[in-house]
Amino acid sequence: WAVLTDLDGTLLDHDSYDWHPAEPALQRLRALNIPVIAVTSKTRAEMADLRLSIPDLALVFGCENGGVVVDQRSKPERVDVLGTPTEALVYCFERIRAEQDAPGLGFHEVSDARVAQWTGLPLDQAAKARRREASLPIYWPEDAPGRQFFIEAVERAGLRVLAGGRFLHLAGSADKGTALDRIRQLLGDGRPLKVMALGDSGNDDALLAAADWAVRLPPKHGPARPEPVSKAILASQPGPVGWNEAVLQWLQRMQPAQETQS
Ligand code: 2M8
Ligand code: MG
Ligand code: MG
Repeated sequence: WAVLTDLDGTLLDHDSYDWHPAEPALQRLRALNIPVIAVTSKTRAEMADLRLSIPDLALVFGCENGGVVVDQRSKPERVDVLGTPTEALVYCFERIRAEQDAPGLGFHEVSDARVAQWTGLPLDQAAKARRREASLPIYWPEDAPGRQFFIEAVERAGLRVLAGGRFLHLAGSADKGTALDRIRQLLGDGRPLKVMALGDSGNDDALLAAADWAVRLPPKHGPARPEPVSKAILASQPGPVGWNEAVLQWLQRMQPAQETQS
């Protein structure tokens, strides 16, 4: 088994980005040699820092909603760009926005300070969040009209809008389900790799749907999305607190013998 997890709003708290409430479950996974693989909308540049602060994250991970998969087990690291390049996404976004006079703002056209303000990230992290390779987060002002109209135009152009915790993310055909497939190839070693997946937003749906065991974290603010995601279980609490509980419960269920021995 491997645990494939979203970060923001899932392993990390939506506002403070703290992951420490998940330490007991991370410790158990470490003891059982079950890798914890990030599959996130964050960039490669952000992940380099996060892997230092969360040492349990594996050397293989998916970035930019599955647009980029990185394997750092070998030197030089292997970087697979599975998604549509950001420049192409920017081009398409600007064309549709001009046609519709839409209110969205892309990460490519605002300052690091503005991204820091939107996300609550420190300035240096916000700068790293702006270094996109195969995705484009778009800030859409709350309650601004035309969101559905915009999404439909994007789909007519052959692209997709994936919903993150705060932003709309413009993407091509790659998503977190594509990343899961690639990670299975990289880690499976010829044997089928079973996946336990955790996520909180629309951009995680493809990951949860492709997993063997899936947990959806409720949002920290606002109501839970009503539509179920295939067989995903809804955790009782958001973020790392819910993550910790859901993983410990899953381990208990999967490995009752080992759990009682320890
Ligand atoms: C963005 O991603 C989150 C993921 O759910 C969102 O849409 O709210 C990304 O730009 C990511 O790079 C960044 O670290 C994160 C910070 O909240 O926001
Ligand atoms: Mg999330
Ligand atoms: Mg995410």
